[in-house]
Parts: sequence; C-alpha cells; structure tokens
Amino acid sequence: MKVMENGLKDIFKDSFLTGAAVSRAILEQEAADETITRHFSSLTAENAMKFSLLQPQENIFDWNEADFIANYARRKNIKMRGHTIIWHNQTPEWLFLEGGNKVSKTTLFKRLENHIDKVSARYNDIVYAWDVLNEAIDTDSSDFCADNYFRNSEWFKTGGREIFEFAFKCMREASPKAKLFYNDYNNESGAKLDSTLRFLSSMLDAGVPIDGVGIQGHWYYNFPDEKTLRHAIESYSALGLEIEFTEVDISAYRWDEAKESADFFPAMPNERFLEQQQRFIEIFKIASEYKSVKNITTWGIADNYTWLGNFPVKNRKNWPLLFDEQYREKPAVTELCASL
Ligand code: 9MR
Repeated sequence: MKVMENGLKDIFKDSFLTGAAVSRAILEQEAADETITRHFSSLTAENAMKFSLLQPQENIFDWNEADFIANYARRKNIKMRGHTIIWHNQTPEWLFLEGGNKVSKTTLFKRLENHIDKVSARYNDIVYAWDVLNEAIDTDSSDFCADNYFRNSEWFKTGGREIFEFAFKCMREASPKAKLFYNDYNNESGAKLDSTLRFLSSMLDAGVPIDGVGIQGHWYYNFPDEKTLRHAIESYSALGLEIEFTEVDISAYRWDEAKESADFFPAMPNERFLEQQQRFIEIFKIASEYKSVKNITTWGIADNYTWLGNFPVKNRKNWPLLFDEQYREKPAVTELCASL
C-alpha cells in the first residue's frame, strides 16, 4: 500500500496555512496541480484579483481568470488570500478620471465601495483574508505626507488616509468573516517597520478594522537573519495583529547585484543555494513558534516561473522558490517535511 507522505500543509497544519501565488496558466500544469495538492492549503492569485484585471472599465468586470482560480480552490477545498484592493499598481486609468478631469474624492470613494461590494459578493465564500491595502508606505521617497511616509499614489493624493480607513470599513461590512490585512514589502526592519507600526497602531486606535499585517518577504539568500525576523513578528504581535508571510521568495542575488548580464549566474551557486535553503527552513521554523503567524505563502511554486526572472533585471534567471524547475522539492522542503 502506498504510504501518503506528509506535505508542508500537513506538517504545519496546527501552526499556519502554507500557500502559493498562482495564475490560470500555472494551475493548468499537471506538476503544479500535484505540488499544490500535496503541499499547499492556501492560494493567492498572482495578478487576477487586482483592480485593473477585475474591473478594466467602469462597471465592466472580467471575472474569467479569478473565477478559474477560485473554482480550482473550491474544488480542492483550499483557502484563498484576496490580493488586492487598494494598490498604486495595476489600477485602471478610468478610476482616477471623471469627465476628462481628475476624479473627485466623493466619486473615488463610491467607486471603491462598488468594487469592494462586487468582489466580496463573488469571492466571500473562498477568500478568508483580504489584502485591503497594499504598499501604502514608501520610506524611500522624499515625500513625507501628513503624519507618515505615505506613498504619493493616486489613491492617496485624492482620498488621503481617509480612503484607507474607508476601505477597511467597507470590506468588513461586505465580507464580515474575512480577515483584513495591510500588506507591504521591506516591512520587517528599519524605517519601514517603524513607519508601519506607527501607521497600524494609529489605525487601530481610530477603530479601523485591521486584523493583520502581511510581510511580503521578497528576500535574499543572505537576508533576513533570525533576529530580524523575530523582532518583526514580536513587534506586530504586540499590537495584537496577526502576521502572514504573503509573498515569500528568496533571490539568488542581492538587491544591488549583477546588473550587467556578464555577471548573471548560469545556475545558482552552491554556497548561495545552501544559504537559501537555510533561510527557508529558518522562516518556517521560527514562524511555527508564534501563534500570531497564520500563513506562509511563496510568490510562485517552482523555479520554472517567477516574477524575479524579470525584476529588478530583465531576463535574468533566478531560483527563488521551494521547488526547482522540474517541480522537484528542494532540500528545505524535504527537511521540513521530515521534521515531524
Ligand atoms: O508577480 C506580479 C507580477 O506578475 C506583476 O507583473 C507585478 C505588477 O506590478 O506584480 C507582481 O506581484 C507583486 C504583488 O502584487 C505585490 N507585491 C510585489 C509583487 C512583485 O512585484
């Protein structure tokens, strides 16, 4: 008799969900389907649930790809993270225009409410957590807006901080059972961590319904270390927030490295590979020590497809995920799955 081996989702079922970002094209691959079935208890649409994809024209919704993913999750009894409502990217142009001019604040609020209502009604049953607000803080910019480093996005320019509060309130009404998240990158340390803590604690003080923070986790083979990770988890937990690692991938390159094609690696250097595996193991193990951590999602499944193949350098191969290009598990998965 074939012994069913444990996957990541079984190993960590008492601690957190394990997830991956997917597209329709990925779900149609047999190997992806097998990997998901064995290892993942949560899915995120990598792009299909973003504003410009769901509502490319005012009140004309395109549910095709998002429905495909949601129906797959329903069939397989897998939960979904909803990504995302307010973001400065992948928003349609019409949203910020009205009769050829800049949209008024009132209209923008109405459009947002309408979008939230429609999207909630369609995916309420399957989405257990929404990234209501994504990447609203930008500590790299020189604009210090209002009381924090808010990104000077179209949303913020027209709606101010008020529109962020409104989005969470609307989503709570429309999807009362869903957990509501603020999601961002680089928010595990430094100025971004401080700024995010300040923002979230003032939102909570103002009675805004926020349940958790998404730490995206677009990391590097040599970052973050254990201390950084623990400090971030503990700081957010102290505010009473849940934490989800929402978009984890561990790049073979450091941020500022190898911009010249001559410096690209033909394959991931072994030393970096070993460090990367160590990072993955550490992240899962540390997270499992904290009750507040509820999901670890990787931004993709296998190294055959990753957005990092084109970012921050075009056409540079990268190997940032838990499974290799043939969907074979990497040592971190093997070790984690043997850990119980
Ligand atoms: O992986 C996504 C890629 O396919 C899109 O082209 C890109 C558009 O900006 O968005 C990527 O996903 C992002 C996510 O939605 C938010 N955090 C950063 C992710 C990587 O850029």
